[in-house]
This record gives sequence, structure tokens and C-alpha cells, in this order.
Amino acid sequence: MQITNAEINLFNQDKTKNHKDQFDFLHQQLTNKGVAVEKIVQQVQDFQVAIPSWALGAGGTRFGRFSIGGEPANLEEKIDDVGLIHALTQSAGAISLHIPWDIPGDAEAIMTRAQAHGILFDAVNSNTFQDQAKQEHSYKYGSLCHVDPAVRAQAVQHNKDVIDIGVKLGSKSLTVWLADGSVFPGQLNFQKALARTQGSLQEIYAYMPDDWRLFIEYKPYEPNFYSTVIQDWGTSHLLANACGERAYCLVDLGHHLPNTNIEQIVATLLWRGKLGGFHFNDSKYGDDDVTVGSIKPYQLFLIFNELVAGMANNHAGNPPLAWMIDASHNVKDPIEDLIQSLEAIRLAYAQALIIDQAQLEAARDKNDVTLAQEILQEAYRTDLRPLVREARLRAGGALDPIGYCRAVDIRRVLIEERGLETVATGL
Ligand code: PSV
Ligand code: MN
Repeated sequence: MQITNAEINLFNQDKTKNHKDQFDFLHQQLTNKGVAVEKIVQQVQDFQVAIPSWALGAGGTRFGRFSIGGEPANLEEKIDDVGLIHALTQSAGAISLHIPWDIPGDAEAIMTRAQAHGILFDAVNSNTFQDQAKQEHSYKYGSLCHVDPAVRAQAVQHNKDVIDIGVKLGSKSLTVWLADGSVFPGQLNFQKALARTQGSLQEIYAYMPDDWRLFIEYKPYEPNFYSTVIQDWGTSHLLANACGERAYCLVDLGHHLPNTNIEQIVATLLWRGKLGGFHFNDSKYGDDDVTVGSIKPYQLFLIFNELVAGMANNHAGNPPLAWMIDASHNVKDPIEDLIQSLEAIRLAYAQALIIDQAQLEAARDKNDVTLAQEILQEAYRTDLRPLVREARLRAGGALDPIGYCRAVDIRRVLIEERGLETVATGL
């Protein structure tokens, strides 16, 4: 299934007048406050987020999985689904591949297909948290941290293979997330495990082309219950430092224990120029992987405040960040869920962009706590949805992407095309 510009324009027609009225009103309101509206519309329009190749099918839990039908059965179809999302939202201009779930058979053909949708290849992700068929050594007791050098060598080689695949597709970064850790006290020597992990990561880092970056993702628990080798941003940071200049920390929002101040972590890493990428999702209890902004939208806004302020005042030369959605779709249609995520991300970004940073700094310098809170909440409580819509409209997207999905019944069309029984690779 493909969506053409003409179809989107037609769909937008009867909604445009209402939208324009709302946007013009907001434009005036913001301009009166001294906000550079046109610049912000452009910044929002430029903000692109990668869709992971494993997000297009029904997710599941360890208790079960409920199929949705019409799932993409191969990488080509996954790219087509990202193409649909990008056509409607104009904000998903990249795909992030997980290897070996999505090894491209013919890299050139895959690239041509992605280009036709206006999609680039973002970070490639390695996978040493599962054993694959015919694999010589098992990762049951870890991969890059394993006590056996042969297992470590296999895991390092896998990461090198992933880099090779990424090079063919034009990717410029590798994300490493390790499940390595221990289930019971006593199982692992913490210091030795960390040292072995560091050695393995250094080998992978040395293999990367000069213009590549390494992202080291941390997570406090799961699948291991007692300890995780790369459990927090501090561990990720010291490993990144040990690897070199082009190694960075990756923040996945779900990878924090409840009530962790993620915005402070973001600020700290930006201060050191060591923030590489972001995985968006939301959670109530742990790594729930639900739609970003569905549970803690204010936290998301506070995180974007630090990102906007940190990148505007980029003393440490932090490079532009890699943005990706990393959520699981257990009960919602993944296409609709990803559209909701993209909207929530752009909205939080736009809200952060209208914060008067100079005024906020002045309030802080005077210890005017009330005013500082007022400034933040004034921005957060301004309804910027018309601005986000305008950015999408100017780029050729749909005014109401979910409305479009429903009007056309995209899932029914995909089921007709692909059948009910297809299952996407991934978790
Ligand atoms: C692990 O929980 C994670 O966040 C990593 O980014 C993985 O690559 C991804 O989820 C998919 O399992
Ligand atoms: Mn992640």
C-alpha cells in the first residue's frame, strides 16, 4: 500500500479552514509574547524520529501475544509501513534495523526502496541477548561480559557484522544494548564482568569506520533480575569514555527505576558532551514500553527542556542526537501507536521551544522558584497542537494522520494484501 500526495491533499481539504483559523489565532498569541513562531514551525518540521524495524508488528508479553493481521513479514514490508507513517506524519524519516531480525538480502534494493519513501537508515542495533539458530556458543550467561573468551569473541564478531551491514545501508552508528548480568547473588564477579565488557566494547569501537558513533544503552534490570552489567548512565558513561571520543550514552526512557530524574541525567550527559541518542517510550512501573507521553507527558516536556537548553548552549560540543521510538504495541495497532508517539514527541519539543530560557535563567539567578515554575508551566499549558499540525501540513503530511488511517482502514487493506497470519520478526 502506498499513499500519494494527491490523496493526502484531498483528505486535508475540508479540514484546512478550521486548522488555519486555529493556527492563525495561536500564531498571534505567541507572537504577542515574543515567540519566533516561524522559526519554531521550521524546527518542528525538521525534527525526524527513527522507527525501529521491530515496532511494526504486534508486541507481546512473556504471557502471550495477540496478532493483529497484515503484519509486515519481511524487511521490505517493514520499510513500506514506515513509508506509510512518514507519508502521513512527515516526521518518521528514518528506520533503525535490529540484526539479525532484519538482515537485508539485497542491500542496494533495500536502499532504493527506502529512498522511494524518503527514509534513511539510522543506528543499527546488535542483538546478543538471544541465541540464534546454529549459533556456536550460547549467551545464556552473557555475551560481551562472558567468562569464556570464545563467547565474547563471537559476540564481538556479531557486532562487527552488524557494522558491515550498516555501512552498506549508509548508517552511521551502532547501538549496543546488553542483557548481560546475573540472576542471583554470587553468580558474577562485578568488577571482572565490567572489565571484560569494556574490553569487548573497545574492540567493537576500534572496528567502527571513522565517521561512526557507538551508542551504549543502559538498563537497570530485566531480563536479569539481580544485576545488569550496564545498569545506569554512570556505567554507560565510563564505558563510553574508555572506548573513545565517538562513544556515547544512549538514554531509553523506560530504562530507569521509578521516580528517577531523567531530565537531570540528560542535562549531566549534555554537559559532558556524551549524550548520543534517545529511545522514546513511557512507563508506569518499569520498562513498560507504552506510548511516549501517554503516562508522564510533563516529564517528557521537562526532558525536552533540558535538550533544547543544552543543545542551544552546547559548550561540550555534543553532536546532534539520534532519536528513536522504542515501544511495544500489545493492544494498539502499531501504525496508529507510532503516529501517536511521533505527535507526542513533536508536541513536547515544541512546548520546550517556546520556553523563554533567558527569563527562566533570570528567575533562577534570583532564586525565584515560583516564577521559574510559572515559566515552565506557561509553556507546557499552551496548546501547541495547531503548530505541530502546521509543521506537518507544510511538509505535505496529513492534518489528522490517525483520522486518515481510519478513513482508509489501513489495517484492513494491509490484511487484504498480506493476509491474517503474518508475523513480524522481533520480540
Ligand atoms: C531493551 O529493552 C531495548 O530497549 C533495547 O533498545 C533493544 O534493542 C530493544 O529494547 C528491543 O528489544
Ligand atoms: Mn531501547
